[in-house]
Amino acid sequence: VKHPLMHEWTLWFTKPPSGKGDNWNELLKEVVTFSSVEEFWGIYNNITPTSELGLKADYHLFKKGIRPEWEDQQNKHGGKWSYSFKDKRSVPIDDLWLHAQLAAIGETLENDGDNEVMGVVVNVRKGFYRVGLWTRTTGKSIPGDKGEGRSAAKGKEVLENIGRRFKEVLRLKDTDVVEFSGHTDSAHSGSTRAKAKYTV
Ligand code: M7G
Repeated sequence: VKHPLMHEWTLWFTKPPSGKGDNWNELLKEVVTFSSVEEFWGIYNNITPTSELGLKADYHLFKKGIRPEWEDQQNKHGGKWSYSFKDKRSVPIDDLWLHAQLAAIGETLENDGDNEVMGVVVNVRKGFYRVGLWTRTTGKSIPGDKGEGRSAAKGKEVLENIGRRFKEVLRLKDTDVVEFSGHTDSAHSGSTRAKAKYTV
């Protein structure tokens, strides 16, 4: 018996660079696409845990058909919630990444119809792990978007609600701060360290 997921999901991996010449495109690899709970566990049980990956590796779990890149047409108006765990030895990163993935595929991060969650990401870096949640918009309506469109106030509320759920999934304290930034800000600053637009 297979328990179907609401969406199909694709797991991607960013290989740690081997030399100087490696660019983003050569390092990003599509791993596998799945559509059931059982397939998820089969994959989960057979891949290297985050805690054993090399520096600069990432896992990306995105809805099928969306590349885990700013440039993807479906991401280019969006942004991400993210939190960096600075104490790598004490943080249970494998549990946190598992729970982030289960929340994504189980569709518990947003309300029906929000249509914001694109995927979740874990980055292994020198001195920290970062877990991110990519959204379709930054709370503003997108030109040419189908449907009602949201007011700016409603858009901010939808995104903050998603940010709060993500914060719970990551088991953070109220006093911890999860930040949202738009991808265009990230692309322009050449890194993810861009101005936070919202915080929860
Ligand atoms: P990062 O992994 O988001 O953060 O970006 P880090 O600075 O903590 O490592 C690292 C670098 O990877 C960026 O400066 C880009 O060179 C590249 N990179 C990351 N992302 C998510 C993208 C992307 O979506 N598109 C492109 N072209 N490059 C990216």
